[in-house]
Amino acid sequence: MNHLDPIRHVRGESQYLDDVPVQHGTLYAAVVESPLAHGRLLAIDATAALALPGVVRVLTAADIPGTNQIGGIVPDEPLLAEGHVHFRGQPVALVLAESEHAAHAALALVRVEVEPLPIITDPRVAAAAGELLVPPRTFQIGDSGAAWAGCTHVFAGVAESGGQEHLYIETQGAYAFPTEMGGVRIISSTQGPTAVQRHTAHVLGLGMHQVEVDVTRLGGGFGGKEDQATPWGALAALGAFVTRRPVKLALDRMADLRMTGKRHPYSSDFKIGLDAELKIVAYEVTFYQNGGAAADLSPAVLERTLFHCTNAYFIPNVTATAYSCRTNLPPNTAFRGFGGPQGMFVMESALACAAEALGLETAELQRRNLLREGDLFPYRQPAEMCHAEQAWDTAAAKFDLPGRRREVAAFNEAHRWQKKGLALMPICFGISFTKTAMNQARALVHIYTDGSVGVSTGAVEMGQGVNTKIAQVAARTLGIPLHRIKVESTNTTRVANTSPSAASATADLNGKATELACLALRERLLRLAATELRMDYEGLHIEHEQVLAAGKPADTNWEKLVSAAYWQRVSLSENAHYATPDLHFDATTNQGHPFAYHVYGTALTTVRVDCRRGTYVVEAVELAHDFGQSLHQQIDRGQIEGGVVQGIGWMTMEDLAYNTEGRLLSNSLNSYKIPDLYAAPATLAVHFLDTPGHPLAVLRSKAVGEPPLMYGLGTYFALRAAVRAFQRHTPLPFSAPMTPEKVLVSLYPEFVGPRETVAVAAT
Ligand code: LUZ
Ligand code: MOS
Repeated sequence: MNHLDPIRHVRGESQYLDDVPVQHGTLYAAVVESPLAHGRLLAIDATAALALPGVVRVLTAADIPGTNQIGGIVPDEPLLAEGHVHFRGQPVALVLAESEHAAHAALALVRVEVEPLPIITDPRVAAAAGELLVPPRTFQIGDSGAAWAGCTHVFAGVAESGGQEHLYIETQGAYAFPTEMGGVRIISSTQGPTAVQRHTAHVLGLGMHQVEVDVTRLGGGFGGKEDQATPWGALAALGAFVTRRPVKLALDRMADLRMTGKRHPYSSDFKIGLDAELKIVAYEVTFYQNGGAAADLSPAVLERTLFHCTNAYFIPNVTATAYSCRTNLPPNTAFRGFGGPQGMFVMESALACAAEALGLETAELQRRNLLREGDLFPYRQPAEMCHAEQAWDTAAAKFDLPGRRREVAAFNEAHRWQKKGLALMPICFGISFTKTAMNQARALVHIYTDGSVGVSTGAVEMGQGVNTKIAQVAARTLGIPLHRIKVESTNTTRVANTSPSAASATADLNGKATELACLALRERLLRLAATELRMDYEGLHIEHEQVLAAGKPADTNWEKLVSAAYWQRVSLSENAHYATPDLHFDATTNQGHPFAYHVYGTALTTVRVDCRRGTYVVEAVELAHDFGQSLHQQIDRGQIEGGVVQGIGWMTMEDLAYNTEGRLLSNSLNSYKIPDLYAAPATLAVHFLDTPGHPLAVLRSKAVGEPPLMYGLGTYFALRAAVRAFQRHTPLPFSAPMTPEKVLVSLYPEFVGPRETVAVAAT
């Protein structure tokens, strides 16, 4: 079957926020931004703006009827600045006007007076100044301090990874409508409808029952709308609440780039120790996370960095410490992988560092240290149903690793000005929200009297195909064809208290809830058939299962059963609750069983570098991935392709840059490059590993959203290998992204001075 949405997408029939028909009387909102990255907010003067025709109101913190606070984990973030400003682009005031044009024209006329204060943009500087968003965390297993003495080889170094802009095609926005009895209804482009509802209620001084949030679909999220859709929803709602008119707020691209947080840049120190057999004995790592001006999701991202700091390897002695550093940048936030990729980058850097020093292929160290069944992660959960070695060996066999190695060596032998590089990238990603309580979901399923079915869950469709998977679960469980099923918008009045669609867990959590609801309905209908229609209950059950096993929807007697149920006054609706069993984690000891399961895989990446120009192409990414029993191979392959390319972008060309004043330099798509078709690997081969799936995965189809992004790390290390095939005499720093400029500098280290000189020469 096909993904349900793409046909409507290409016909332009899918409704996004900006496609919602505009209601009469709508006001348009635009956000006044802080002009400085840090300072005392002395005055906001809107006199000139208000004189502009069409401008209706300019709202500031003083107009907020409830609490001026939208912090999620830590209450440290006002909706509108009050007293101080902490980053450039911080919302200071909201202009409401009769037209979008008037609202934007008014922005320049609002005078924001700020007395400057010192600006910090570097996480290590922030840590040294004691500027931490939350106390540091340490994950520890074994005794790394004592283990160094037993190591044959010890290496240490520094690794840096940059930020990443989400670049969802649909920018942030919301459309709010005043409702009867003083409430608001918000159409929001959010991954977290409940977060928008909760914070808006708080800001407006309302009960959550007075705030309804509805989401049809997003034009991409990638984590950028897990927490950071909230301000725009709350601001539009504030405007609607104060004026009693509908208010629409949609950021233009450059405002979105300036005002929203991104993937966290990290700067990290590592030390790794190996024994004579090249087994990793000990690993110590310290992460400095650039959190930005408020906590947002940074503490949770930091925690996932620690969870994934050993990637797919077993290490008996680990000490990993992480600092979440407060800087004067927009608060950084969730981004596909959620800190995991940053942790894995340091691990892979440590292995490459050791291998280069020992004169080995990094793959030798990687393969030797892969996780095996029962091995403990640093947080004490054992690796169960572990497919790390299977994934590696399958990828190596399927894509002829020895042959690829020979090809690369022969090519490099034959070419002076072109070099190829090859790297393997194993991944291991934990599936579940690391905050145990968030692993719950509900589904509300209605069967209508004509046999058609409406399904509501907390899952948000953002292009990842979750609605298709949920429809599949309902169709399979009820034994009816897909055309009978409609997946409804995500609405806080139908399904309440939802977790955001995030952590790769959306299809698992909401799919399991849908399965439970449908199982209850099926059971009720089959019992009815047996008693009221004198059909054979067991026989029906067996028939149902047989037809399902044959891969066909049963649909037999469906309409008859549904109709009979209605006339017998049997409920045709069900609301089911699912909570992932057996999860626990103690955040004081940093031990427990936080993940339902892990996803494994290995990618083989081949790149070719033009050693005169520093430019490169990714020739191939070939991978074996653990999907379990994939519910939908097309959708899952799509997630792999998108994840790989997004990961390559982060590691190669996406060069997010702020200056020391906290101003975003990469402030448009002229200066911030993301991968296009030409940057994607010429070959992207996906092998579906033969694995049984996990009982906690929906219909044994394992979570697929975030894990593939981390295959992109392979491209960084393949580029490094290619550069080293050209020059081995000067060691290279571990610093991503590996832009063509950086490759060029790495090829000719003797010709270039420090980075500053290069930058000047380039301009
Ligand atoms: N969001 C969250 C996430 O709140 N907790 C998580 O563990 C997580 N993991 C990945 C992506 N988003
Ligand atoms: Mo995400 S980073 O799963 O919103």
